[in-house]
Amino acid sequence: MKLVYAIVHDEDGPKVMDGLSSAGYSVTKLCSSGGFLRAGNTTLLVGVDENDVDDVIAIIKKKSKSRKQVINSSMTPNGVGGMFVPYPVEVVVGGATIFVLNVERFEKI
Ligand code: 2BA
Repeated sequence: MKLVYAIVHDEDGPKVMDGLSSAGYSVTKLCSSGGFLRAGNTTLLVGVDENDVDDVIAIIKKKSKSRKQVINSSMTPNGVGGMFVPYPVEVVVGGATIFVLNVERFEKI
């Protein structure tokens, strides 16, 4: 058994969950935040048979899209008196960040 761990944009979360549930997969949603943007995102856990991993990833890929996001960074000093000046930084987020982990043991009690 494998555990598919997918981090998707909050806006894509419901669509991805619908797609996975419709295909018969059990999904758990965790509310998470990215360490870089410090913005909310959605982490989905899907426990599946090894043979279903590619299908799960295909559904996630189909239902999540990448986006450009602009943040105001205040990390760069302007060199005058140690002041920090905010400047916009554009990053491409997603579609999805996916990890596939081996499950040593799975039980439902
Ligand atoms: P965040 O950490 O908020 O990152 C959002 C986006 O910012 C990333 O998109 C990437 O384009 C950019 N980014 C992240 N760290 C950066 C850095 N040190 N310098 C410059 N740009 C940086 P994605 O790569 O699509 O990642 C989306 C979210 O997936 C991340 O949100 C994080 O929550 C998660 N994630 C991505 N890679 C991960 C990893 N290796 N381990 C754990 N979580 C990860």
